[in-house]
Amino acid sequence: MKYLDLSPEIKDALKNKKPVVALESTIIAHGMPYPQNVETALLVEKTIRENGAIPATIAIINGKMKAGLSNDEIDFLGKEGQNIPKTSRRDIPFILSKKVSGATTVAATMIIAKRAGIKIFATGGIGGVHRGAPKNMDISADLQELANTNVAVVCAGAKSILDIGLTLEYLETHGVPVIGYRTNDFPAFYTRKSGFNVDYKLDSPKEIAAALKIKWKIKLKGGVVIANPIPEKDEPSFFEMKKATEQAQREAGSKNIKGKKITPFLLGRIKELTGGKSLEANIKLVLNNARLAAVVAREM
Ligand code: PSU
Ligand code: MN
Repeated sequence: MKYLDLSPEIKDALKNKKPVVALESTIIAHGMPYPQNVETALLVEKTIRENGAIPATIAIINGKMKAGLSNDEIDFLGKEGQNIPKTSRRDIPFILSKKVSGATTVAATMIIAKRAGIKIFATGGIGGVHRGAPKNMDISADLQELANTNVAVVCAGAKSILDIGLTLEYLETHGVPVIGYRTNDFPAFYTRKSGFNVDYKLDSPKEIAAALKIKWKIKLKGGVVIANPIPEKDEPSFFEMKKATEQAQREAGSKNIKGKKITPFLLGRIKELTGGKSLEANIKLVLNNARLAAVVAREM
């Protein structure tokens, strides 16, 4: 396909049925500051290799949907940061036709992973139903993609900047299963608990892989959320995160920040308000997700 570009390593891995894990790039360009974003992206790739799988970082580079970025391409996305357009499903054709580069969200990364033939994807947190959504209708396109595209996303749940209850209701309506890895609690990104439960607690990557294979074998279209809580030793104080999140949200409201800008704004502000603790937790949870995704990909 003219618009799809797989690196030689990813092409070879997929041809020879080696385990591959997809990674997104909005987290690099918009989710973390430079240089931690690039350091983390490279460390995530290394972690996936150490756990026996091959990392495929995904983005749009010069008008092509690319799976398997070079270190220079990762560095470019990280350095340019907010100058790189945040690219979700609706944006893809325009970024391609302008022949520019785009940082892919969970939704856009799932689309490209599916086209490439990659089934397992690791990230930090998925987008969801925003607080106030019944009025402002801010519901991430990630959820629709999970409803439709056969890729499993390993994440640390959804951030408490979202309405987690409504996010889970939305996923249920669209038939997207939510698995808890060794937990009954749906995690809230920085913290291990959200006050909501997952649908199925599974205790081994093998059980997860078995359920995924059956889902797609019997042609139940759509993705799966594999919720993997941040390790206890890396979990920051719940109250500190809650306080920072609430303040960041008030500021977003008074500054009238909306749409695709809201998630990056909140992430950046929460980092400032917690003196960098949220960023440290973010890095730890992404690495934890990379490990699990690699092992699940191997079991597949
Ligand atoms: N959640 C995070 N970090 C992120 C994102 C979500 O903890 O960087 C990014 C992901 O790329 C996700 C996107 O797909 O934000 C969702 O944005 P929106 O709500 O505008 O769809
Ligand atoms: Mn949104």
